[in-house]
Amino acid sequence: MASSLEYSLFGLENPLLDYYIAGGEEILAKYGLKANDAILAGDEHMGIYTEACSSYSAGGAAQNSMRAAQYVMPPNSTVFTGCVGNDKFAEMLRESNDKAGLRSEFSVDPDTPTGVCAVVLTKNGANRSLITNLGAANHYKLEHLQKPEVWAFVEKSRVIYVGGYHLTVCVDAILALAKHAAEKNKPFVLNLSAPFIPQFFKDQLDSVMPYADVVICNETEAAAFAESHGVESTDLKDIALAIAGYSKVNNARSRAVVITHGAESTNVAQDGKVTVYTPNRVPAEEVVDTNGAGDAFAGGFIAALAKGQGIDYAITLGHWLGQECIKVSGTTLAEPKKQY
Ligand code: 26A
Repeated sequence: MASSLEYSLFGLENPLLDYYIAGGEEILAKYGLKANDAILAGDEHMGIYTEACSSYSAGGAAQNSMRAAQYVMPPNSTVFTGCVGNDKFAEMLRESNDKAGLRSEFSVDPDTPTGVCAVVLTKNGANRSLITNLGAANHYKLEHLQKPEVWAFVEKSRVIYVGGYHLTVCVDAILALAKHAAEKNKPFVLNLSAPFIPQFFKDQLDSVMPYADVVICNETEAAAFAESHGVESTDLKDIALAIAGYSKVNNARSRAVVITHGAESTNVAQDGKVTVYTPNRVPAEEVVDTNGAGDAFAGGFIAALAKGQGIDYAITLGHWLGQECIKVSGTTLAEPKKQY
């Protein structure tokens, strides 16, 4: 019998293959990179994709979140879209999504290679610098989302999740999902993804914000949002309240703003008040690689919403998946599955 959660979670963003580069500090210096950042590659960074690669793994922030969500959901609960090329990297992404149980509904641009993200780890995995060459991911189009066989999954979904990184790609597709969510009173969850999104894609972000029922970000993204939106305070609670207070289309749902802060407490603003949730600390000797921790958190959060759970449970499940993610290498989670 099909589970009632079948394809209850729909996700959109950039399907990327992560390309782990050995060489840490030296590589950061060579390409003028910050130790903890996420950027789009400029011409000056292109050489990084020819540096020695220590391993590949499926990436793309929201794609990681969707795999993490599927980890704690019944089979066939999740579906993800974005654009890939017609190449080996696309096959690798499909395989890894299949293995995780995440359904891929990709559009294919045969003329452009699948997007890649160079990951440079330093400080034993405590810091990660991400340099993305979007490739085919940059060519996602509204027309693909609107194909009847793809839109059927949108209709079926209970929760819609969009990674803010996609604001650099196809705002029309994001808005189509956002408007559907508002019309059908489904939660529309938006992740701010990286400081450069509120900084340099402010107009695109502001066009989608009124539809956001849940905004997820970390402390650096919250600070960048505050700075670009004239929020005077640097206090995360004040910023969370400010974001929660922006105008909203679907007034049947009050906005929740979730600001994570690594191993520190998560602040959640909703209905004019802030609740603080403190995650369990993973002992330093168990931390392998923090890349993807925020994605796993978001995955747990949206899975809980799709299951009809409230914010308290969603945060707890998110914290748990974030902790499990940093104990293993890459953005995948331990197999055989651990139970929450
Ligand atoms: C548009 N950009 C810059 C990006 C990304 C991205 N995912 C989508 N779009 N830059 C980095 N990532 C992904 O973030 C994950 C870690 O949180 C990486 O692929 C990595 O898996």
